[in-house]
Amino acid sequence: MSGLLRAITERLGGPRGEWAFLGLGSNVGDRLDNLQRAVDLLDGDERTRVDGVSSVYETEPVGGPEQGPYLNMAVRVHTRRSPGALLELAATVETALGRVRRERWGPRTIDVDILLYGDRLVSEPDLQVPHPRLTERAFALVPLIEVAPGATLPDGTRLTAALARLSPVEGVTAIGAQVRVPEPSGGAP
Ligand code: A4P
Ligand code: MG
Repeated sequence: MSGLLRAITERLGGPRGEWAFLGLGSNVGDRLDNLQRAVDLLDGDERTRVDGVSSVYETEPVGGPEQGPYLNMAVRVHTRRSPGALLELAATVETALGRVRRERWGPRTIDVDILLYGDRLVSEPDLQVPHPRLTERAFALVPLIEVAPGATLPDGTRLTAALARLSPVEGVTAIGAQVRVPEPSGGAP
């Protein structure tokens, strides 16, 4: 493939789609319901199918102001959206769930982050993939490993090796509740 064609394909997202992994977090309102609604909205996008969900973890807040505990989870999607278009979908879901941005790392009804997109590296002003703080955060890595077993970062580092560097892991506890994966509609990618 020519360099130009490859650049265009990468910009648009492949016609056959790609696997991507999203991290979801909520610490305001009905946190479990916020996660479920976010998953349903992601799957409702005509170019994106939710293919798997992790357990739901209660996690101690990292950074930011004094705030309540989070529920975090990870979602595996198959999408025909490019990384940039997937970030737009993430922002649409955040807005639909009433997220108001007040301060960095502050409390939120929902945060939807792109953790991994295939094995791509994205380095743009408004989007970095893998998520730049992924390897520092057990609340993101623990659920991600559940839906991406055996996965590596684009530099070849295993996710499990990255998590081992954070051990002992504290403040990340599975709560025993599960978010439902929407039924396949037949028309999804
Ligand atoms: N952005 C760049 N790369 C990405 C990406 N891969 N995915 C940009 C999503 N967004 C990405 O994010 C700010 C900007 O990051 C976006 O506009 C996008 O262009 P934001 O969601 O508006 O603000 P934020 O989430 O407060 O900032 P940031 O830096 O993304 O925070 P983090 O790193 O996501 O951390 N503690 C626990 N226990 N659980 C949590 O989920 N989350 C945070 C937020 C802090 N502490 C937490 C948790
Ligand atoms: Mg964010």
